Amino acid sequence: MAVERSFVMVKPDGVQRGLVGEVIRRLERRGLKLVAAKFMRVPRELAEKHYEALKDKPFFPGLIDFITSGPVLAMVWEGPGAISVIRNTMGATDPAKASPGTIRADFALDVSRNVVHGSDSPETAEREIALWFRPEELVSYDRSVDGWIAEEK
Ligand code: DAT
Ligand code: MG
Repeated sequence: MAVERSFVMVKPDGVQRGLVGEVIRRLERRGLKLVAAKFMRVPRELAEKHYEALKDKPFFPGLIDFITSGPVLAMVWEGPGAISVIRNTMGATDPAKASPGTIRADFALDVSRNVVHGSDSPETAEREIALWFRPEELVSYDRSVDGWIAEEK
């Protein structure tokens, strides 16, 4: 599996409900590596750019109101196959349809309050990371445990 980076966000509902540590804990224990993190209130313009592909959806105005309604934890996580691994760890967009054991199934009920965001493809990940972080905010480093998490090639 190629090493990938994914943009992950604990949304305002996750922050308000005290789930920041829970989300980080699940990704950390999986073996993924934290590369960047920023706790912030999302400017409306950034929210609209982030969700640009959904601008014609009926739920778009509500989605932007929600994402800008309180602070979020924006992050970048790295690891082999990180993009799909994180999507699978999060579960389906609609928590009611998410598999048991996923973050969304374990902590959410409603599609508009689904706790976390994760990039859905390598192209989206590249776009989202560039949108939320400056290059110098991404921290590259080795962990001595890396060889116990994935075979080094
Ligand atoms: P995901 O967040 O799983 O990538 P998406 O990109 O299709 O899902 O949609 C982005 C967010 O928009 C999603 O996390 C919650 C919201 N959303 C999606 N479908 C919705 C719907 N039918 N009603 C309300 N909000 C919705
Ligand atoms: Mg998406």
